[in-house]
Amino acid sequence: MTSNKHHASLTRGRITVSYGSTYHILSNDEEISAKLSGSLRHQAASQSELPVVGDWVKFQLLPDNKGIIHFVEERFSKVSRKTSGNRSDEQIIATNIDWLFIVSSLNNDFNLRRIERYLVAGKQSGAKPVIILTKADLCSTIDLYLVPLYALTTDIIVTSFGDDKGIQQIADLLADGQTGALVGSSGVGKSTLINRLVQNETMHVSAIRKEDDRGRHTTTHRELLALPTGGFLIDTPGMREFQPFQAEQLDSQFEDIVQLSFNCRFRNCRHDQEADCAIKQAIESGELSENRYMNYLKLQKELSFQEKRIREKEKLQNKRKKK
Ligand SMILES: Nc1nc2c(ncn2[C@@H]2O[C@H](COP(=O)(O)OP(=O)(O)OP(=O)(O)O)[C@@H](O)[C@H]2O)c(=O)[nH]1
Ligand SMILES: [Mg+2]
Ligand SMILES: [Zn+2]
Repeated sequence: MTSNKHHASLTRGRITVSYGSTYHILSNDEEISAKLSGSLRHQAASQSELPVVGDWVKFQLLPDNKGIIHFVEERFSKVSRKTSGNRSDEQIIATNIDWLFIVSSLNNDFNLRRIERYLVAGKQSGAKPVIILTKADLCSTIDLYLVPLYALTTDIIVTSFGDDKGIQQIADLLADGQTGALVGSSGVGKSTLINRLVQNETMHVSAIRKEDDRGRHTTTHRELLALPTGGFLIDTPGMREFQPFQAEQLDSQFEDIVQLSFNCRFRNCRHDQEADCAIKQAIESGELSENRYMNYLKLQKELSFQEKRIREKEKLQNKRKKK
């Protein structure tokens, strides 16, 4: 790229989260809060040249664990989707992934066609797709799910969280610095798997709806976490197809809330009902205005309402197709 004169003084690290114009970098076990350098921002020919979760970057380290990102290293794999509409732009969901874990639960939300589409996208990513079937403890007819699935792939891991079934198999794939990303619908248990693998209650999880086994969009951000095995795992918000959750756009307008949220107990805190929430504490202490927070919550709810409408529309369309 451009001027290399400061290259030697730059530090290497990996993007763990991106919130609007703020990025978090994991570097030598430290968490750095960073912005893009002006030249990186201006010289990027498209959005896809800017850092995303999973990228290795070179940055200038400033005091107080702050940083300025100067370069994005070449990616060996990337999970992406084409943006809808007539723009041919791609949206990258995560990069430098060895394993794409396509997560589905063994209940009414299971959908073979959806898994098939995920597999196609997975094969294009450069990562190796593996199916994870969760909630085996609630299913007495696992073979009914497995038989048609074997026609698509044999890379399948069956898990259940009570007895840690399948957890070691996943951990083994992520030894030696390998990276995995978990994708799949809301409520299938992606964050639950993360908590088991990081051996900590890092991610907030919530119960699915009884009526249709669907989740509640508990995770709203992609985030990369370091595992005790030396590997990395990326949690993603539930998506029906490869569709990044829109809440990520909200954050550029609320960077103060984003900064505060790094002190919440859960990495994927929505600052709603969760325990030990730094946002709620900041309101109590007067550091954050309650109005601003209410506005944030309102916009967040509107976005999940929009998502819900899109999902219901999809459902209707699918029903029509079947007739
Ligand atoms: N019985 C059973 N429940 C599970 C299992 N794995 C996850 N769950 C439950 O499923 C619900 C949803 O789990 P989450 O981990 O929040 O799901 P998620 O995929 O992260 O959902 P989003 O963040 O909304 O995309 C929680 O109530 C979990 O306790 C499992 O193996 N067995
Ligand atoms: Mg989640
Ligand atoms: Zn919070």
